[in-house]
Amino acid sequence: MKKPVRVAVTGAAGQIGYALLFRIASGEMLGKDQPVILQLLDLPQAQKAVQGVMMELQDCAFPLLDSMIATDNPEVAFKDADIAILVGARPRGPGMERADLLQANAQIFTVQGAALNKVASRDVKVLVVGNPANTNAYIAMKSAPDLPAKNFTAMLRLDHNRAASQLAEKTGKAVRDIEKLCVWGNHSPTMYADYRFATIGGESVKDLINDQDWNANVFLPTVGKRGAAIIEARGLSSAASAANAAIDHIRDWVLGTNGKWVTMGVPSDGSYGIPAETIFGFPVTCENGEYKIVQGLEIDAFSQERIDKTLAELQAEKDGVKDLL
Ligand code: NAX
Repeated sequence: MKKPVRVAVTGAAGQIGYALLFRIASGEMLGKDQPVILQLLDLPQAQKAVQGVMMELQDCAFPLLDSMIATDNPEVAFKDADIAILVGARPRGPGMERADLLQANAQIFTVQGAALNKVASRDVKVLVVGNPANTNAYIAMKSAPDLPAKNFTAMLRLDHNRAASQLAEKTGKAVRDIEKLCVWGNHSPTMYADYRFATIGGESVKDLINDQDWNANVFLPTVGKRGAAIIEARGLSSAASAANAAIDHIRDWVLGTNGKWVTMGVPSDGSYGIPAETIFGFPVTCENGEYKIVQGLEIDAFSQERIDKTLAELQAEKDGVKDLL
């Protein structure tokens, strides 16, 4: 048996946590031969609910689940963590302005970043799911100066998967055959899902669709507002699809993509004119536990405008929390 991997998950008592933990423990994230130790973090008032989730995990008798702990202390949850999935965040309450939300989350992610810095594995792979995901990942990264910045990522994979399914539906082709799709920018309605380079079964998606009006006025708004559409239909925000995207993100980062593109929110290295350190959705490929931003893509005027818009939003979010860093 391989050495167990320590996976810390925050917000473990929440609805994404409930859709995520069982799949991690069953081996869907790191492989069917990889034992895991779950280190679960949630607020003090959620500890009883976490115990309930742990009872259910126990009752699954997962062969790959070595052990698990629950805590309300980030330094316990992140101790020696190899992977940290930061789901728990402060939701927007009644009368709360966007600026208040940013501040409340900034406080959570400075504490969690500092705890990761202190106790996690030096190779920890961090995925921030809790919103505003890109800015929360940036705050955690800046609060962990002893860890490599490249270890901090934000989840754009749900947007990527949503875009892929819309394209499959539009073209009548199988979603599994889509390649070279990417989503640029912030995990928010400003993100830019870009299918200019995408192929389905080797055919150009752009040529198959050949309708820029559909791109601008149907596809992008549908993908951008999909979260709101799910809330409207279900009365609750996306949970199973968000957990699935988190599994996809970590699995591909750890096990590789065999040259295929996926979207990850990663600290910019200046690629495509995105200021260094901005956590931005980019097309990446993964190999040997490392991601690489796909280089050399042509950015046309329409795409540049979209990229500028989502970048401006991220910069405004960053400005909103700069006093805390
Ligand atoms: P829930 O409200 O069901 O669960 C959140 C859990 O986090 C709760 O158990 C809460 O007690 C816990 N929590 C809050 N503050 C914490 C802290 N400081 N430390 C540890 N735990 C803490 O929300 P859920 O539906 O699970 O969503 C979680 C987050 O994911 C939200 O911020 C949501 O906006 C975000 N999402 C991000 C997505 C993405 O694509 N990046 C998509 C789905 C989702 O909307």
